Amino acid sequence: MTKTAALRNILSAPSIARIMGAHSPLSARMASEADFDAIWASGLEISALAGVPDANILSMSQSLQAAADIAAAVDIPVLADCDSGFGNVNNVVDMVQRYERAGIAGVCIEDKQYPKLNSFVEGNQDLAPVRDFTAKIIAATQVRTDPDFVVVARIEALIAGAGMDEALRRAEAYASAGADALLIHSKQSSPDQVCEFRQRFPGEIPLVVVPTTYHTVTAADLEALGFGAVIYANHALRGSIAAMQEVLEQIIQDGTSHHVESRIASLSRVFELQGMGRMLEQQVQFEKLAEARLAELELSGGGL
Ligand code: SPV
Ligand code: MG
Repeated sequence: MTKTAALRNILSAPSIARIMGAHSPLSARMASEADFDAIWASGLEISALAGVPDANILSMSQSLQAAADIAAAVDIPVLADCDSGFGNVNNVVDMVQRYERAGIAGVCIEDKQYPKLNSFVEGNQDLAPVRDFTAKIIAATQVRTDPDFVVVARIEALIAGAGMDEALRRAEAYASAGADALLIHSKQSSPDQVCEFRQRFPGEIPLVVVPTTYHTVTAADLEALGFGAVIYANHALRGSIAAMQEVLEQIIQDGTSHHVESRIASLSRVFELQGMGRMLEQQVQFEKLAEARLAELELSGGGL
């Protein structure tokens, strides 16, 4: 099955899709190993890895390269966070063509203005006009060449403080424009807002949620409520920052790395994640094939 079809299937399956945010091929590989169903190539994580704010400071090409590197490292599908589409409808056309060619299974675009600001930052969270964003969804679904390539429309009305009615109005427009799924984002500390949205927006289109602030909710709760996917958008990044900070502080404090040795990943674990064993095996295999070929040449009198 193609990765695009795999992503499409997990979004619409009866069981909820568990999608893990990644900032690198390494973190994506660990998420795959941990049995997540798909990867979210997170704009926040990828920007943080580059040491810049999540505010369209990275270009489309930089974001694409990061997502493509992630996709190449795992067998599970990658849903790429494409912010507000890196510009207007023309940028979305170009973006979809490039992301599709790069082996990404789907893109998610949000209905904020370009340049966007991370949803949890106080500041400009202004929404794009419904007409402009609907045009982006229509364009994205029309220019894809693989009909399974997934287009997720992300609604930021609740983030922008525009209210539930506005979120529902936008959901209806984006669903009718052909979006394959809707991501309803909320920054409340309880899931009440997204639950109300779920109840008031019935229908078949899969709904995706990002419970960063309402983190007491479980995937099982969300599945029972009828959501199609849950994205843990930044936890691998935050986990690695906390772990790195602890280790670095301890080494400078102790003047030795001795006390962190038992808590950090072994070098053999690093080699395993890099695919070192596989690489060495393939080298032996190709060298053996070469030796066999050369031996055949000797036998047939065509020796070198
Ligand atoms: C991201 O992971 O970049 C997201 C989710 O878009 S959020 O940070 O909640 O905006
Ligand atoms: Mg983002």
